[in-house]
Amino acid sequence: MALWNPFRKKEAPAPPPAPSPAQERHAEITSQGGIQNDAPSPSGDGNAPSTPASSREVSSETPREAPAKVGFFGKLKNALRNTIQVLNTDIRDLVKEGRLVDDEFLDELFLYLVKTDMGNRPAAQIRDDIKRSFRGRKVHLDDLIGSAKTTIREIMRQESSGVRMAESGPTVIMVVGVNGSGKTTSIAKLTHRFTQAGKKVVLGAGDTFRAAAVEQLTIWSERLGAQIVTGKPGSDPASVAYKATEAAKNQNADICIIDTAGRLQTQTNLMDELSRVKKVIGKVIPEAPHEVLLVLDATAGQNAISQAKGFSKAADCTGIVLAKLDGTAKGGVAIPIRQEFNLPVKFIGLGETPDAMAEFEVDPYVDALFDVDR
Ligand SMILES: Nc1nc2c(ncn2[C@@H]2O[C@H](COP(=O)(O)OP(=O)(O)OP(=O)(O)O)[C@@H](O)[C@H]2O)c(=O)[nH]1
Ligand SMILES: [Mg+2]
Repeated sequence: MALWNPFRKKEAPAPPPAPSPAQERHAEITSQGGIQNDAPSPSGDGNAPSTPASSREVSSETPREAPAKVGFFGKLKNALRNTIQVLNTDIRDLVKEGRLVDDEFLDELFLYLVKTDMGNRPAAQIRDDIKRSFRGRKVHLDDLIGSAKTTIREIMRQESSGVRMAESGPTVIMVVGVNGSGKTTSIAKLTHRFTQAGKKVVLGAGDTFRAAAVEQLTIWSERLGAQIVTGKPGSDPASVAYKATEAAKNQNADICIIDTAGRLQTQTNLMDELSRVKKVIGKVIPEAPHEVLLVLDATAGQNAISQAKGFSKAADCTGIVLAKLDGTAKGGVAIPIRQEFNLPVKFIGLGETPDAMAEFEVDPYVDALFDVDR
């Protein structure tokens, strides 16, 4: 298996503005002014929307100058601004002009850290490291932040990010998670990245449970230039996954992404369904799925963790997509997620548009999180 990371390439340019899926759900598919689709029309009716300016055409005209890493840090800081604000006000005030490290200070520090939703264990680790290094002495903001960053980096260190690619043939990615966590939007974002990199993508509309789900993914596929395989409402998701994988294989596609309906890990029958989906994919391509990505909703904070506990294991997940990291004051939640799940955080969602996703990297994340005003 090779690691391929679309984000290491020259950063993809912003796509044409896309309506949010919420708006799209109310829209007629055929009335969408989407991107020219060079894949066959999913419905086969020749009605795939087209606009003069495809995302690829825009891309060649508007390359971004900034290196990917700088762009990533800026986006990350913007996304984490509510979390940074907590640290910016509370922690800064706490150590204004230096503060003696005593029990009272350590208790206060712990409470403020927990407010970022980093969880009790990481907050306690930061507190204990500060205690060990500065007990009985004055600590200043820079000391505090330096120590906290070291602690968090240690906790979050991970081997890999990016998508694990098949050595030959299509790479199959299954996307799972609880209801509304951001699965379908994350699929749109992945599709955007892959098509921008010139990859041929086939989507499998494996959420046959919710009528609007197929429509939502179909609109994205048309907009992003991917092919889609759908089934009838209520049909077996495993059969859709099978057909989508088969289509990807027969058509020499690079990527096949399978959407699934939201579910709770406590719904045993639905979790069994995921195993069946996985199994049939493997019947078409023995090593597939190459990735099973668990999408977690960052705005749920600690709940995202309890909701998804067991899920990762039951569905044999290979990585996490942390969606909706933008706009939450709970951006610290990536820390316990790394600690609790023992799965790499592969991507983060930073907004609703297809370009609002980035590969997760520990160092810029930690730097952005603690980038408080001095
Ligand atoms: N701000 C923000 N919103 C997001 C992000 N990802 C998804 N959303 C929004 O979250 C809502 C739910 O997203 P979906 O992708 O439909 O979630 P889902 O997991 O597929 O939902 P179900 O299929 O119903 O289980 C939508 O309104 C998305 O636009 C993100 O990274 N940031
Ligand atoms: Mg969905």
